[in-house]
Amino acid sequence: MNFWQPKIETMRKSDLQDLQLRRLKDTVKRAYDNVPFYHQKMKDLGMKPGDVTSLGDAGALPETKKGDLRDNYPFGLFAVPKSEIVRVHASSGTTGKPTVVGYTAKDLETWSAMVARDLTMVGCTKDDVFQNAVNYGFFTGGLGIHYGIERMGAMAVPSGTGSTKRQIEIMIDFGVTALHCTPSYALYLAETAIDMGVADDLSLKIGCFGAEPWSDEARSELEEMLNIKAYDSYGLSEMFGPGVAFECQEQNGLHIWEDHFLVEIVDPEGGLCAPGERGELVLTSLTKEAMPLIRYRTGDVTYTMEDDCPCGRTSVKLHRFLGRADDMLVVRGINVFPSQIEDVLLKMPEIGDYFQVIVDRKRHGLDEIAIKVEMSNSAFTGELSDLARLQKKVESELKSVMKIRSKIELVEKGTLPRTEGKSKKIVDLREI
Ligand code: DLL
Repeated sequence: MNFWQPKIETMRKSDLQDLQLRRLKDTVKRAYDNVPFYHQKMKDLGMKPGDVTSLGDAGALPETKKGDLRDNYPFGLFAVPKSEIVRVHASSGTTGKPTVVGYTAKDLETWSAMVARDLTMVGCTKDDVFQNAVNYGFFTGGLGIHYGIERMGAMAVPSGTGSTKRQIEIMIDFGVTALHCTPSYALYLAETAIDMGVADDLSLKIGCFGAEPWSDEARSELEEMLNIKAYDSYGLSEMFGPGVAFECQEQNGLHIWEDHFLVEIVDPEGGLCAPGERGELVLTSLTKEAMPLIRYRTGDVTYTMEDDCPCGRTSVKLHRFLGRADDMLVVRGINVFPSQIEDVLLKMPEIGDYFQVIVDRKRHGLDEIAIKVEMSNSAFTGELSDLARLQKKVESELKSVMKIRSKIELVEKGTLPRTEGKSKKIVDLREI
């Protein structure tokens, strides 16, 4: 099977919309007939599946929130008998029960074909040796990407996480040409390869990174350190997992697969955002059998880009994610995204790649931001006056972007924790 699928990927908008409407009707009916949660929600709204006659009607359908998955833990949102489920994944939140997702055999096929399509889009072929350096387990990034690699026909190297030096040796010994992991782990791998003095022995060409927000600056660093082209990969367990939206070789926005998902971007009041207007991504699955989700509030902030993509694909593109709506820090009434901080810091040559933001509520109830920042090796002269100057410089650059003052603490390279999965850049000590 060929995973460059021009018939779908370059489909005329009107044909795509016909396909979406057919699939939306199916999905709504499946949910109404088989999932008591949706049956009740639609009943409360006075809706029947037959009321959906155009894509515009989707806006009247009930929303689904992460809490609804928790409330129906573990299998309450499945639309098929348990005997039809061939796999589950789960993601653990910070509180309470994990959220569980299930797949039928057909779901797994749909998902691996979607990932194969993504990998083909960024130029992978069956000749690639593809290392998947993420956690294999409940996290969808492991098995999800793994089966996509195999489906496309490349050689999967399921290294998982951990033993970072060993991972680098494997990359060299096996002639690994493509890598998938989180951007934070990619940075750690790159740093380790450089420290081992073997960065030039790598044969990497392509990096696919996702599962957490990362900035354009981080991309440039990774491309330079690993001598690759680095692509952004977006997904969430509730919508299969990785592969939902992926950059093409233009590296300018992520194509979201509209044959599988209906896309809305909404403002905090739930109103639809115009193209280019920032809001929360809301997705309706169109092909999921085991667990169809209607108008799922992803919590992720982005906007749609309407320009035609030179690659020829017609599916709408999402701007790289600015963070999660609930990751956004509101400090003294000002909205701050960790990605903004990352953008500023990584542009400064004196600063290394790691930082940690600590928000605390001090006397008189005022919030304060302190940022621990690792210096690059070259910036560490040992002169106290140099350090003070650098500290002031970082503070003033951040203030000009964030509009609020932060307290910078410069620390030596290697001080802050490295991570193999999703990094935790924010520590919020406020009791709100
Ligand atoms: O992180 C699936 C995945 C695995 C995506 C590997 C890409 C690569 P969850 O653990 O359910 O699934 O977490 C989903 O991670 O709602 C976003 O907040 C965040 N996220 C995922 N990809 C990106 C990205 C996987 N490229 C949550 N940029 C999502 C920013 C991302 N945030």
